[in-house]
Amino acid sequence: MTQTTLRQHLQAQQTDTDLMILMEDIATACRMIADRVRHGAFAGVLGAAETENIQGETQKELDVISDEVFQQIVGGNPSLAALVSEEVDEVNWRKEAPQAGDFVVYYDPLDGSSNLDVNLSVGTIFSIVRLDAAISPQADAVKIKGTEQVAAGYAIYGPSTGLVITTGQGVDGFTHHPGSGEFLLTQPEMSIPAETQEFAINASRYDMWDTPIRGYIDDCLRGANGPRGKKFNMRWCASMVADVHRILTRGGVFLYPADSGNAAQGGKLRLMYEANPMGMLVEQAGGASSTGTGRILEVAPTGHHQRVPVILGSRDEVAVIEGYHKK
Ligand code: P6P
Repeated sequence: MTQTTLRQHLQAQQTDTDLMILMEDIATACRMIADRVRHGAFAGVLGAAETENIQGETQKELDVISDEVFQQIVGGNPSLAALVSEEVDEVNWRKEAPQAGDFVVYYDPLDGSSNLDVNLSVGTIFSIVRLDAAISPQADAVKIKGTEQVAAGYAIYGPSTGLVITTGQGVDGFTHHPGSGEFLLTQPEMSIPAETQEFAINASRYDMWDTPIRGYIDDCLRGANGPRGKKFNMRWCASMVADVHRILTRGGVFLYPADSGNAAQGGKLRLMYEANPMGMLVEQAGGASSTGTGRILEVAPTGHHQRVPVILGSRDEVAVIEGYHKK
């Protein structure tokens, strides 16, 4: 069974050579992170590190290890101006004088790492922006809107290691083939059905939700005899990569709204390396991504660790949820 490699796919899409090489470096980093995750139990690194990240979250040892792997593999790319990591406060500038055509990569090295010690899926999320002009290496220069992304993707470390990417020409899924070491094309042209009967939300936060979200979920839970006129199913993996991968594979809607518990931060999930890349992927697969009142990719960043409310997935369902915000 001949299958298309990541490089062959990017070449067939006539991807810019520098971008293709950068995405291959990211794929290599993800392969190495997958290996560290798979062997974590033997290396005794499934537990918590003695440190906190910029988010104030206790880091897992594998969070730190994954970030180091990503920095080591991707950080040496000659076209890279800067790396912005969920795990590191400061921007990691790779050039003293970034030029037009250089890239900025925003990434979450190990998303969902609270799942590690219970052996559930985790992943790496990345977003790539290409500079259209020379910049001075200071933090404001990487506050770039999601509409400017040239590529985005994630690796998912589950029963198999997957890689899902977009360069703006749709969304394609690859699976790591242990024999060859290649990521082979296994889910071409991923597409999200416009309608769904499945939502993903952390329902334990019900008492903290605002009225539109509570009203939407209440109506879904009233099933076929309620205002939605159909029964809904619920999933929640506590791993954005896993929930979004399901949605890209069979549809659904994912919600992590602003609530009274995270209102001061504006939400839980981060704009630059969670909401923007997942928003680009979902839109490229025919879905929609919203803060509840506007398109995620249009949010003008105020900082590279900014948080936003996230609602994304089947576009008709996202529109229904936005409607609840207008009531
Ligand atoms: P909760 C993981 O920490 C994460 O950033 C996302 O991957 C996931 O969707 C969410 O937070 C889980 O949040 O409140 O269920 O722990």
